[in-house]
Amino acid sequence: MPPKPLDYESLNENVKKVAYAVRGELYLRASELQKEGKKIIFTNVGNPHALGQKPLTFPRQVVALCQAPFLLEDPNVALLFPADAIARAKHYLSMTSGGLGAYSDSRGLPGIRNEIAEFIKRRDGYPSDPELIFLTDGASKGVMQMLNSIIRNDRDGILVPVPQYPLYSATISLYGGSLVPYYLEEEENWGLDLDNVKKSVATARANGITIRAMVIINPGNPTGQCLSEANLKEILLFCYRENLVLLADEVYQQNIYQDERPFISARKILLDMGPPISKEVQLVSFHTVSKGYWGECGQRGGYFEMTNLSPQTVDEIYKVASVSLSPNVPGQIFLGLMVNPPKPGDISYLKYSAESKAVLDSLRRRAHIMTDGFNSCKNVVCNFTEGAMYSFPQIRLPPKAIEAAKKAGKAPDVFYCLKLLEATGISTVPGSGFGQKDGVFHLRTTILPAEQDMPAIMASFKKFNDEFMEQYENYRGFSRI
Ligand code: DCS
Repeated sequence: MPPKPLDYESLNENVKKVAYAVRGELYLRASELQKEGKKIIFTNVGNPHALGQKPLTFPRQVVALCQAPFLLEDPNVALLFPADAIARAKHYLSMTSGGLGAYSDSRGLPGIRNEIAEFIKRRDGYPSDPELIFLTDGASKGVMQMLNSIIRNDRDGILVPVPQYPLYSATISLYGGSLVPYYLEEEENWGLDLDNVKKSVATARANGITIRAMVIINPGNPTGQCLSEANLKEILLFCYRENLVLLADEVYQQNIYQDERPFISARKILLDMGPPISKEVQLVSFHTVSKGYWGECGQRGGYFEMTNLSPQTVDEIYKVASVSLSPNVPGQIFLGLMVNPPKPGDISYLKYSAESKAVLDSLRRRAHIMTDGFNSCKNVVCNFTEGAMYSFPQIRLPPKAIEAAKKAGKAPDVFYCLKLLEATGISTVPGSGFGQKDGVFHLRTTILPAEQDMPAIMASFKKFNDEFMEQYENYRGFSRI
């Protein structure tokens, strides 16, 4: 009997090639241990609410009313909900025909696309066209759709920062393209050095690859760096000269923990540069409700904005979006609320801004606690988390630990992370899932555990790490004698 179409042997090879470490071996082992009753601290995913972050009140009030419109008819509604939440729920319901239970336009509700365009205009100082903004189920779906439109065959290359968030490597495998890595400089706080990009392009071209796009993640995941204005300018100039579309993943734009390099969008820099560059470089920018101080990962709200794409291309992208009918409508409302939050003078303003500030201030403190904690450990060095939600310390493994890992049939960083998990319950992601230079090892953890739990988590990490290092260094000492 030949294999059946969905038997493993006959699956699409691209599906089998996909690797996604954020929910990989470590996560599976952690889930098993949890079932056995061990307390696990899931720092493998940037999923703030799962680690105790409370939702902001105003957006949940508005969406609650949109989900249960009969409450708007209830005489007690004004006792339970502030007037601005009631008004906003009516505003969103008036944009839909049939409320949250109806499909919307495949690009999203026009009224919400207008709110996003207004937000972009306030942020960048340049008008934005709502016709070029498409809502998606989280930013992931938008990234996948754009990569699908760009990749034609396995000779098409996409420049991706390494270390990178594996959405990119996984999607490029799925659509059968070629990932062309450019290395970020760990010694320069994970800075983007354009010379590295140029070298990668030259090597890829020598191997017959056509470079089609460049991805930037700003602020970076897993590396946490924020790109400077000068850096963004040279990247855009490079894309112009090399005829590349720039995919700007800006999902962490609210998550900034230093004051030297505030977030600046790639689009603002592009438009600042003026013609011909501002009229020529194709740019797609991504944003989400999953990150920032919202952290509404489960709502699956995202959007992308296209700059300098031709109307025919936009039509094709619309057509493909139509195949999945509609992005989820509650997620769209969260996006509308994120880009158009309560304003000074609104009833809910003070509460909303106090709640957002509390989350951001705490994240900033946690970024420091984590980085300092890692840097106090034996054989661990860690750049400061300038932005985003992660720490990416380098773990300098003694040769004997690397040998022990080989004997156990594991990559050295996987070996270390598994031991860490078994000893402490801290579930991280080995650096190999994001890409790292040969012979250099890392792990990624989020900075999201509750602030009051952080000192104990870092103490438990340090105890494990320092004993681990001691064990394998002494072991080497022994064999020398
Ligand atoms: N882009 C980057 C850089 C991300 O880190 C993520 C999610 C996304 C896009 C997609 O987010 P949404 O689809 O939810 O909008 N980050 C994952 C991570 O590394 N941990 O948690 C999720």
